[in-house]
Amino acid sequence: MITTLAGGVGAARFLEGLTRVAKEDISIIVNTGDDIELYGLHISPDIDIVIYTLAGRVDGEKGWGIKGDTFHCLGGLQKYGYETWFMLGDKDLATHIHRTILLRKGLKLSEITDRERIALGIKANIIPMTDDKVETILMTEKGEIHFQEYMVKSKTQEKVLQIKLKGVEKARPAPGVIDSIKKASKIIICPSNPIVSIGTILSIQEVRESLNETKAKIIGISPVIAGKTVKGPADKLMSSLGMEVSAYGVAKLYSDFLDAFVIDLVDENLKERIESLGVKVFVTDTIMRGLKEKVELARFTLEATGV
Ligand code: FO1
Repeated sequence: MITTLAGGVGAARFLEGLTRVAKEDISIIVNTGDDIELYGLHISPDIDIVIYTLAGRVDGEKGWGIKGDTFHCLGGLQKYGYETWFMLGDKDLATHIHRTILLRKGLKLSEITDRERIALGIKANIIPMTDDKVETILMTEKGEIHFQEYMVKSKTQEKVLQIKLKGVEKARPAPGVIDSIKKASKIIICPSNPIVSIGTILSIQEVRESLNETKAKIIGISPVIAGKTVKGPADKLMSSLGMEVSAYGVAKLYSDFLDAFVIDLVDENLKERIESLGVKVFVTDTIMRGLKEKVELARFTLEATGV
């Protein structure tokens, strides 16, 4: 089994390639720290991004939401005076209504996610990191805000002083998370935000411990290329927290368990420094412009885990 740790858009794009080239079963452990409740509905953006992408439903331009979706419901809510900064499409809302109904019936997020991926014909196993509530809260100069408010509402304008993962101390891995790590022959850390996506998954103590204990090769792909991220605020967050915004800075965050790291051609000069952390480095073109590049990056990563 190949087990992966995943956030949103970058991970989903990589997984689109991986599901096409991997011969083994795939298990995807997904961040839920970005989950938010809006209009009484439970929204799990990273789970939805991964599921919509693997089901071929995602809006490929944005990387989130459903292609061809409309926003009539949101328009209606705006007329009633609701805030509508989070763009929930009409088709997308069906997912959040379904999830919320099942949560109210007492089902766990992991059970609901499994039903969702089966309903959409996805073979890979998709597991939320936890069934417990974990909320990524950013402490800014203007006070505490939810990660989605920082990213979507204020468009990353606030200066972030600290990150708080509310509820993480008590959070237990969802059923299947630790088992997927223990049974994996290879583990891949997707090119996702190392602070608020992968970092959040790793903050669940048992997850990090089992990564340290496994004999499976663990390989990561850098989401930072030439000091910047392709999508999302990882670069801004790393810089605010005083970290080096580079593939080296990311590798350092994972160096206690990482065996190998895939970095972009433009960062080849960082190879030696990263290898000084005890991590073998592989260099390739990591920009996933289309399906061809996603498949090539997945194939390259799998071959690199052979070392
Ligand atoms: N990202 C945005 O930048 N703007 C949005 O309005 C937005 C809405 C949205 C709705 C459903 C969903 O599943 C994801 C959505 N995202 C939106 C993406 C999301 O905020 C982030 O990409 C992830 O949480 C980061 O991993």
